[in-house]
Amino acid sequence: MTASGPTADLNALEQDVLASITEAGDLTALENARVAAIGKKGRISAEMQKLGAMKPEERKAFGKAVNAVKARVTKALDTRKGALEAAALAEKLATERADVSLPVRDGPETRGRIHPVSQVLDECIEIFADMGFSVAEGPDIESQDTNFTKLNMPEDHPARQDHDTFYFAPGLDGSRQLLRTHTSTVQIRTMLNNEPPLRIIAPGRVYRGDSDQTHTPMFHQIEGLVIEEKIHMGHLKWVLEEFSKAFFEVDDVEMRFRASHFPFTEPSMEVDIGAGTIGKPGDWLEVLGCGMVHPNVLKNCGLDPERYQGFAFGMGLDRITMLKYGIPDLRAFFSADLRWLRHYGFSMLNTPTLGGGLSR
Ligand code: 2U9
Repeated sequence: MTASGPTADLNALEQDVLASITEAGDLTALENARVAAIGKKGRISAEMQKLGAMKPEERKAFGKAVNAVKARVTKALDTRKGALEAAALAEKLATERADVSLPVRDGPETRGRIHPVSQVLDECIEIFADMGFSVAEGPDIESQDTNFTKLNMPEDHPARQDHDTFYFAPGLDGSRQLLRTHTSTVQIRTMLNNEPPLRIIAPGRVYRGDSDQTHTPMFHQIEGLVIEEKIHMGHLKWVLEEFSKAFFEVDDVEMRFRASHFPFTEPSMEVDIGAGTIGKPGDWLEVLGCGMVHPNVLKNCGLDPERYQGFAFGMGLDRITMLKYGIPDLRAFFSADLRWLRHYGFSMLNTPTLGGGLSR
């Protein structure tokens, strides 16, 4: 028996709509077909509107049929949409290609410059990371306890005055915070919050009320700390020698360790390197200070000095930057002069690596 009446018309309509979906060659055509079929004024929607005028039993049969048509049409629309989207993506992938070997276009990436201190910091991190150090950081605003007392510089210690400290106004409890005068505060925090073995470098900004040709009120330090059960001066010397050779990119470096004094290390040394390293033979350059961590400092941070030893070192990042790259005036580092930056700065595409060469 062949269907007749409204249901037969519905069959023809469905075939027609399905054909329009199959024929839709792109997503726009498909959307047009969708609107024409099941949009507000679409042909199937128009069929549904006829339900209102029908007798109940006719409405039941026709309603079921028209809903089934709508469901099949909706499914066909979804399937066709998936196929067209996949085809569009395939076409894009086939035609849009990126040649990643092309040189970078002229623009901010090629014209911008990395500040020499940032470059030197990246070089140092690369060198120390290769020796197993990780980078530790801490806040610029510190307590007197962390900046001085824990570092074996009690209230009345004369070295406190040498630091020309910037203090904040007293807090509610009368204590005065300060701008850290060295990054040693970071090693203190690391010892207080972690169990040895420790092997860290602590780079960052530090502040002292000094200002002349070789001093600025803010400058950069990089300090290091190793705490283990059997660490000794031989390890310290080796680390500093390896660092110096890698940093100055030379096979050998002359080093001179002079006895010195710091409250937080015992014994303490200042280290000079032969100026031949930077092409000025016969002279010595003072580059860093170091020593074995003072037992009082270990105790202050909850470590047993009978069990643990450690060494620490510190240097001025700005100073070693000037030495390595022959930059004469420290103050220019912080003058935000673009001509200076263009001359002394580094391309951001030139990332320092030990394998690829630090400064090449
Ligand atoms: C802890 C214990 C010991 C870090 C050290 C120096 C020696 C040093 C100066 C170099 C040039 C500061 O930037 S500069 O003016 N630093 O001579 N720093 S030992 O000793 C520490 C640090 C942290 C817990």
